Parts: sequence; C-alpha cells; structure tokens
Amino acid sequence: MTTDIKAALRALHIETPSWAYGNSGTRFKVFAQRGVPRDPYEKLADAAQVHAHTGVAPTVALHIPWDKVADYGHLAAHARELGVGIGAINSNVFQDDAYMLGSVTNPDPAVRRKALAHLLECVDIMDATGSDTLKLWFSDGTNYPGQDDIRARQDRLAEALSAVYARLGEGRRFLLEYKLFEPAFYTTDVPDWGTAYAHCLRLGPKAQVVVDTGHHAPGVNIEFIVAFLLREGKLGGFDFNSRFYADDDLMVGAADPFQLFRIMYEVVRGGGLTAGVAFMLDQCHNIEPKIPGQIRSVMNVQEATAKALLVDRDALAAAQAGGDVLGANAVLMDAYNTDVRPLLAELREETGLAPDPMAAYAKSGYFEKIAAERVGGTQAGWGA
Ligand code: LRH
Ligand code: MN
Repeated sequence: MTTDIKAALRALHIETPSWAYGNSGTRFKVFAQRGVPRDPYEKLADAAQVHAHTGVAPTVALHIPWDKVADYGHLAAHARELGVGIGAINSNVFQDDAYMLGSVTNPDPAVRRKALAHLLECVDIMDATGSDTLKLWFSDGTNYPGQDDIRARQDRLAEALSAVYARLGEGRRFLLEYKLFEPAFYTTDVPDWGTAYAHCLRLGPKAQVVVDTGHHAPGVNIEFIVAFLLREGKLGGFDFNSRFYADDDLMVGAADPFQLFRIMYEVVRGGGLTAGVAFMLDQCHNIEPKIPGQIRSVMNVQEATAKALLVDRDALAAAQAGGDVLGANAVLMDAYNTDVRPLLAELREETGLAPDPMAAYAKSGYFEKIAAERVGGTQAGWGA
C-alpha cells in the first residue's frame, strides 16, 4: 500500500506559474517585494528552486506577453539547464485597450482578428518551447443587459476556438478555462464548466476543460465537476488556488484544505493521476514571499493527494453498497484526518531531498542572494 502511494506521489507533478514569482496585488495596490525577478529567465530560476526543494514541480507555465522574449527556444534551453521544463502557454487577450468590449467575442471583426492572431502566436510559442498545452482564458463578457447579443458572442467564440483547434499540432491540446465573473459583471462568455465542456465537446479530443478552483460561485461542489469531467475524458487540468470570497488566488489548500482533499479524492478515484491531467498552480502572493509561497502550495497539493490515496477504497465501496452513510463518510474522514507529513518527509529523504522543503529553502540563502543581486531594472508583474 505505502509503496504504491509513494510511487503515485513521486509521479505527481505540479506546475508552477511564472507570474506567481512577480509582483501582484489588487486594484487597490500591487506591493513590490525585494528580490522579485525582472525577466522570464529570473522567473525560471526561482521556479527551479521550488523543484529543487520539492522534487515534484518540474515545469513552469508561461504567460504571454508577460514572458515575451526574443528567442523562446533559448528560454526553453535555459529552463532545461535549470532542471525544469516549459509547461502550459497562457494566452492574454485581457490587457489590451482593444479588448474593452471583448476579444474573440468583440462585435468588431478587426478586434476579433487581432485576438485570434495572438492565440495563434501562442501556438507558435508552444512549438518553439516544446510545450504541449495552450491555456485559454477569456475575460470576455458584458456589464449591462442588452450591451451585446449573448448568442452571437457564443458564435464568435466558437469560430475562434475552432481556428485555434485547427492549428494545434500532433500531441498538442488546448485547455479552455471558465470563470463565473470578473472583470465582466453581467455576462461572462465562458462562465461555467458546462459552457466550456460544450465548446470542447463540439471541437474534439484536443480540447479539454481546466478547472480553476477560484472561479466558481460560492457553494459550488467542485469535486462533482471534477468527477463528471474526468468521466467524460474532458478534464485537462487544474488552476489550483484557494479563496474565502471570490477569485482571491490565495495558496491552494490554505482557505479550504478539506475541499482540496475532496477534489483530489475524485481525481484519484477517477484515474486522474495517470490521465494527463495538468496540476497547475495559478496564484498571486500579494503579501507573502513568493518562492516559499509556491513551495508551501506544492506541499499542500502533495498532502491532499497523499490523504486521498490513503482512502480505504474497499471499505468505502462496501459501506456505500450497504447504504452505510455514516460508515462511508467515516472512511473518507479517516483518510482526511491522517497526518501524512511523516510519510511525505520520508519520501523526500528517500529521493535525496530534505524532509522539510520550507526549512531547506530558508537555510539555502537563495533569497538573500537574489535580494542582493536583483537591484535596478523593472520588477516583473502583471503590467496591468
Ligand atoms: C484568470 C486567471 C487565468 C490567468 C490569470 C492569471 O482569473 O485565472 O488563468 O490567465 O488568472
Ligand atoms: Mn486561472
């Protein structure tokens, strides 16, 4: 049992987002922190620290144009030298003035062409970096009833998605991300999993859905969505974070570790650990140190996954079949209430890592080094 669990945990890869290493904040303030990277190369170096101390964060998601460079092949080679790889390529059609009334759904065909050109440029960047995943999130929506035609916007969205789909090479896919609201406050053109699923189903196997855990209405049962999409073969990945209110982008598992456990249990139960599901973080460390924030987040996903793998599936199935409501619930709670930190510490030592990645990073002196080196230049951020 433990050997299999350890094998599954060793195989669990969590992708960190380049933008988590840059400055971030809210509309009220973006706080600058010492040692923050000034370019994608320095972001990769910081991401490599997370992998060096956890052993399970071997890829980094890029966001275009935040990570725009002259030579993407050179950036990918630099990543390899650092011991990491380039993960999902994230498009950005939400920060250009032209997109005020939408990007691919904009009433103006010229704006739609501009947005599509960016998405296709991101496909080229996939090819240049060896990435096999394009992540598409659209901030598109409206703020007032009547502002635009809801149905027509879906037609425009479908047209753009099929153009991108047609350009995907062999072994490539795109993940369509949904979000209930913000920045639009009346309609959002991809507001929920059903809309994303319907568009992906119509397109084909290279189109899957990404579940950002901060993008649901309060009270939504996210693990149900996970179970359903896995069953359909349409769960492409996660944007992990946590929230108390809206899209807070806090550390995954920080606000609701029990929800993260329930989600990872449906992943384990649905075969999602070996189904090419991308486990990506999508977070902003507005006030906490960035690299430790990522290390802690990776550990939170590891702990939730370890607990999910500990669920006694036979006992659970027997209790469920027998209608033993409390018994079945108790089986899941036993796993959730198990302290898996000793198991994970042991696993890290067996793979030559320090048992406590947070302490190891703090002792490494890396922060002091980058804080001293990274003086001058422009710190990376969302550039919003
Ligand atoms: C939108 C989102 C999307 C990213 C952005 C950084 O809220 O979750 O995944 O492009 O955050
Ligand atoms: Mn996201």
